[in-house]
Amino acid sequence: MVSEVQAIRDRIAEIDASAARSVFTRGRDLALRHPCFATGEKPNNKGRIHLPVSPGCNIECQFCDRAVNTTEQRPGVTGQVITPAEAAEAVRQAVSVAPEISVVGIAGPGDTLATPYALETFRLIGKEFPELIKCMSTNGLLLADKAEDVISVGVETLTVTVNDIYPETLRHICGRVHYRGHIFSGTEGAKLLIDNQLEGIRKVSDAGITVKVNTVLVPEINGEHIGGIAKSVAEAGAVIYNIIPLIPQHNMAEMLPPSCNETDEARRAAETHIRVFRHCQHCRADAVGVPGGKDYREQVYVNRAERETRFSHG
Ligand code: CLF
Ligand code: SF4
Repeated sequence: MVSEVQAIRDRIAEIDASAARSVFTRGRDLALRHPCFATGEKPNNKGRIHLPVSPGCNIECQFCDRAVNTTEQRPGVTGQVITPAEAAEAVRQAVSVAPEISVVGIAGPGDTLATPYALETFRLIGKEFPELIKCMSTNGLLLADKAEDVISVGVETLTVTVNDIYPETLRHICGRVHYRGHIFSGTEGAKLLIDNQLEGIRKVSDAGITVKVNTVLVPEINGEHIGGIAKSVAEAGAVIYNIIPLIPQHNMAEMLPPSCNETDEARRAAETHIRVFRHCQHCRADAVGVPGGKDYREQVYVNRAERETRFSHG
């Protein structure tokens, strides 16, 4: 028993050392410069601006409720959707009011690869702000198909949300997948999504992009699979893993979110395979500033819509 515990500790130390090397070997010190790749016990107090340029999505997560409002603090919510040109102006404004910003990220409110605007935005701002780390978050359905574009626009850090590695269970989280003009549902759609995610992670991490994986923890569905997910994505090339507790809404409004114990257990299960990120603040798609700190979005997105319009899927 004692030797088993020691073996697990040794394995975690080995993973920590390898993760530390990974975030330090890509030209920039991500552990110190990117708020979502901070590998220590404390956050690193760096900031990000999220540019809400990606309204559409190509899959149907059962918990997803994208919305336009100024009040909710969660992913998938923005005060408005902006154009790539407006995004460039927002970055100029953001770095002047919040110099702690070191990352320009695109995380919705939909999927960043379902429409061309995120890649267009990175192309536009890359020359003007070379010092800002370009960060993108995607469901990964199109990552393998668009890997060359993601690499060529200079994305350095990329998050893929992988909610399961078993199609039989992922089908209860992801209802349908819209891919190359066809709609796939059930196990078939779920398998397509998983295959594309893992292939996409392999492609971009082989090209030097640092990959983080997010998993929305839905205890009744994927609670027992976290270790397996972490192992698979680490083998594909991901170096950091983040567990996001379910926010019960949309078709999952009746489901229970994980307890603190369940979230801790899930993190422990993941930690034997990959470095775990613990400072996630479940950011809005238009957040500006240090995650969890003062938010500058009012100064940056001055023309925010005040309406409470809901997006539809698709
Ligand atoms: Fe944004 Fe995401 Fe990039 Fe960070 S957020 S696109 S990796 S710059 Fe960070 Fe916010 Fe958690 Fe996301 S704290 S929700 S993990
Ligand atoms: Fe919503 Fe899922 Fe699409 Fe994200 S990937 S916008 S959570 S349906």
